[in-house]
Amino acid sequence: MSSFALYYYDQCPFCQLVLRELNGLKTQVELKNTLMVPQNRQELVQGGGRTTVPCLRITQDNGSVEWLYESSDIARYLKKLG
Ligand SMILES: N[C@@H](CCC(=O)N[C@@H](CS)C(=O)NCC(=O)O)C(=O)O
Repeated sequence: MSSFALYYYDQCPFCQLVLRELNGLKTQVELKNTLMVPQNRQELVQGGGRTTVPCLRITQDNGSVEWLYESSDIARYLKKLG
């Protein structure tokens, strides 16, 4: 099973757009606030390469990891997941 984590913070309007997409989604997405939890921000920089939110970390069942930036791309991806 693939797993998903969304790096975000509440004051970011692009994050709000993506958070709205999570409503009604069957897939479970772990929420990682990067303002409240410095470790989350560190993970994001180390893994994704930059601090920009939102970012969706996609871990495939074979262990490969993708860091998807851009709210519109993330929203589209989540819609497809269902
Ligand atoms: N085009 C991006 C814009 C994202 C963006 O500007 N995020 C801001 C917060 S609202 C941010 O993370 N800025 C700090 C940074 O880039 O390190 C999107 O639609 O996701």
